[in-house]
Order: sequence, then structure tokens, then C-alpha cells
Amino acid sequence: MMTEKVAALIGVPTDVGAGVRGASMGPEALRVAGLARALARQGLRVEDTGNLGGPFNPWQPPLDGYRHLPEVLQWNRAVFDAVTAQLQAGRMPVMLGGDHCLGVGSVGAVARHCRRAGRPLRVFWLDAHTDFNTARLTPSGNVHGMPVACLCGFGPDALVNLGGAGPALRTRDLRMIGIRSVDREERLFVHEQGLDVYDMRMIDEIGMRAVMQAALADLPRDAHVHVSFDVDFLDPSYAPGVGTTVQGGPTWREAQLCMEMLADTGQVASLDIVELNPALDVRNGTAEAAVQMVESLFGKSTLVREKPPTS
Ligand code: 6HN
Ligand code: MN
Ligand code: MN
Ligand code: MN
Repeated sequence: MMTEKVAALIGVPTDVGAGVRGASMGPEALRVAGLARALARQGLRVEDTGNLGGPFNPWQPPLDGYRHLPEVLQWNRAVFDAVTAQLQAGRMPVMLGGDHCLGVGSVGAVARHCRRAGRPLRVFWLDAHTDFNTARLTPSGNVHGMPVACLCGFGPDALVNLGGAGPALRTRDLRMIGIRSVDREERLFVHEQGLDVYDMRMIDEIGMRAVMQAALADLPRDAHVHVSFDVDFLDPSYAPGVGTTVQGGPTWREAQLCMEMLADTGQVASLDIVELNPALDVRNGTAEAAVQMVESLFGKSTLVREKPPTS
């Protein structure tokens, strides 16, 4: 008998890592936009575990290169524990952010879980940004620009070692799609560390299909696929409700294809939806766009297909 897959929604209402207030309202906006129903339509059983709690946003300037580090840490500890608990219960964690600093706890938990199980991990970072800043490189001090660096071992000890000693991720376990904004100093570090970045230039030149084929080419059959979906991945023309819009993102169809090709792997096992900012949205349209993308990520397609149309 096939056991039903359970998606566990974990709301994390905070914007302590962001430079603009409002992502703390993201979880509720995603619920209102029908996230649970969309997942259920794709055959998942959905359990909404409610929201995690944590400190308010103190709205202070950076201290030693970080804004709100104690608060960021406290939220990420809660995320790490909640995601770990769901993985251990055999459920698929779906984290509703909140800003992207929460990726440290979420991806960190997934990485430790995979390591314990001896299962390979592949993280797809869908974002306009590489989020690879450090205290020394950051132009803002906002920790939502640093989660990838922290996960790879470059950051404050407390965040790097959140779930145990040593970095959670190896750079080779990461694929970044949709990138179009990397800070000056951050860029050198991205190259130095050899991140696998599929930027908009590449999407322009070879198309989303070839980009995703390349990004998925060496995916082990038994790998756990984690998708960290920063809503600013989407083009602001149809997804204005984020704090850090960058023009020139994937079109609706390109973004859809990216999600569909991830769905085709059948291996998506955990997800973050982050950076949605309802204070900047128009009639919850960005939340609805994100929900539609997530539905594609879990297999929504127009026709019933045994395999991709052109494979
Ligand atoms: N995000 N690179 C900029 C910074 O302040 O470090 C923007 C980061 C945006 C982060 O959207 O998750
Ligand atoms: Mn497992
Ligand atoms: Mn971003
Ligand atoms: Mn991000």
C-alpha cells in the first residue's frame, strides 16, 4: 500500500533578517492564497502546524556586520527544531517564511537529517540573489543576504554550527537558479567558492529548459531535493510583493517550467517559501503567484503525462 505523503506547514512570522518590514506577514498571506488547498489538489495530505514563536523585530542598525543576530539565531533554532521534528516523523516540511535568514535553520535541519540517513542532498536555491554575504562583505548587515554562506561554513559560529559542529552544506550540493543581483564583494566570493550559479544571462541564452537539464544532470536517484524558493526569484511584473525586487526575472512560463522540471524528478522532499511581503503586495497577487508555482512544483500539469513532452 502506498502511504499518503503528508506536507507539514510551518509558519515562521518574522522579518528580523530583512531590510524592509513585512515578511513577517508572509505565512498568513500564503494560507489566505490557498496554499493548503493547492497542495491537497496534488495528492498531498496537508497538516498546518501553525506558526512558530520568537522575538519581535527590534529594528536596530547592524552590530559587527550583522543586524539582529541574537533574534535571527533564536528564530533559526526554532525552525531547526520544528523542521527536524517533521522530518523525523516522516513528513515533508514546508516552511512558510518569513525572510530568507530562516534558510539556515530549515536547510540546516534537512542537511543533518540526510547526513544521518546517509542520503545525498541537493538544494535548489531559487532566488534573484545568491545570499552569500558575510559580515565582512555585506553592504547591509541583513542576515537574509547571508544564509547560503552560513550553511557552507562562512558566518557566525552560532549560525554555522546551529545543528552540530561544522558546515551543513557543501557548495557542490547547491544549484542556484534565477540569479540577477550579486553584491560587488559577494561576487568574488561566489566565484572563489565555485557556487553552481545559473543566472539570468544563462537563462536568456540557452533557455530555462536547458538550464534545468544542466542543473539536474547529475542528480542522484536517491537524493533528497530541497527547494528554497525566495519569491523574489519571480519577475516583479507579476510578483511585486517582496522587499528586494530585481527587474528581469524569469517570466511566468519560465518559472513554471523550472517548477515542473523539479516536479518531474519526483524527489522534492522539503520546501521553503520565503520573502513574501504582503505589505508590498497588490491584492495578495504575489502570494497567489507563489502558490501556483508551488502547485506546479508538486506536479500540477495541463495534460496527463507519463514523461516530459520532449524527453
Ligand atoms: N534575500 N545582497 C543584498 C544584501 O543585503 O545582502 C540583498 C539580499 C536579499 C536577500 O532576498 O533573501
Ligand atoms: Mn527521512
Ligand atoms: Mn532574494
Ligand atoms: Mn534569498
